[in-house]
Amino acid sequence: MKKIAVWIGFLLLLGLFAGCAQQEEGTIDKGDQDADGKVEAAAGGEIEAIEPHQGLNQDPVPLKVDRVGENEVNVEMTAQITDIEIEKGYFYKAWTFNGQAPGPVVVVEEGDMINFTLKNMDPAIPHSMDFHAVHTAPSKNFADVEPDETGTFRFPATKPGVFMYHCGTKPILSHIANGMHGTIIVKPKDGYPNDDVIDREFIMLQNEWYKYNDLDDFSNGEPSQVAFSVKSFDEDGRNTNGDTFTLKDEPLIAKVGDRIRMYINNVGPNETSSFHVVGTIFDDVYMDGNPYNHFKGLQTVMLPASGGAVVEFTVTEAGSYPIVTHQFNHAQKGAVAILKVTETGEDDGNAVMSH
Ligand SMILES: [Cu+2]
Repeated sequence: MKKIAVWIGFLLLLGLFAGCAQQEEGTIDKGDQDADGKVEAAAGGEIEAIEPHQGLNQDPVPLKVDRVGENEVNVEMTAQITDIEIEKGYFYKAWTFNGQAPGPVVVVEEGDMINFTLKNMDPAIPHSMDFHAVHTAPSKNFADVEPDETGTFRFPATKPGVFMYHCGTKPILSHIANGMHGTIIVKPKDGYPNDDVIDREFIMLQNEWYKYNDLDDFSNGEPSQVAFSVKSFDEDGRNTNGDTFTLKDEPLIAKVGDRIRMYINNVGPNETSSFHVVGTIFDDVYMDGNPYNHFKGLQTVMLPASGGAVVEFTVTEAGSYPIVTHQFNHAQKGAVAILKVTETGEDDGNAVMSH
């Protein structure tokens, strides 16, 4: 018995050392911090922005969505260069849609025609838009918009679901990995079966980050951060960027007994998400968000790169429920959020359990 205890102690110690070593390796060169705590690129270092983007940090531009007909909606977005704090104190000069990475969530209805406008505020690089929610000829409608120009395209959204969008300009991997990704939700015209009993809805995205604008690292490396973000249906709601800390420091909040729906999307660019909420089981799951793809009683939902789902579950007890990708190497790199469940549905200020 004593021998076993010693062995367990030894193994735990070994695990601890391995954990420390991993932490060390995961540390990245963040350059020098200035007085504001903002990170300046290290001279000649790998996070120095490309020349036309140096010193450029464009303020986020709000997404514009206007319904102009019963089945017609105008969507206006920007391509822009904006600093995103992906880890505390580390700012990535992201290529973004509307100054968010992932970009803002676009919500339309099944059967809508989308009149889409992309204003490219990037002074140096063309960008474009590839919505997975539409049927169109990519060569015609996913075309590049040159710097300081505006492009307009029309797409029909004929299938309901939770879809990825991303920049489709070559090299596509560089544009997605630098931050040009997001989610478009096409609401089913007849809704989901449980619409009447859902108490709270969240939109959660997973993405990963690599060395700044390094196509070789994007192609062959491992992510340096894997991140969750939340997005809102409302313009004034909570929209966070893909980072490693916000959703731990400021958890999602729910009330005991709430039936919760999450629209989830893995915007990659490369990795799979094994989406799991610790302490619960998904009662109902609609793969890719299509009501036809209905599953019941799933523990973990696998989202391929670009894949989405709607998951529904009930929180039965007060406490903190970590939301993770069950690929724990990625949880270790940041992909953990906390859902805090309280008796009142308000934040009670109590400490949460991390993971
Ligand atoms: Cu782009």
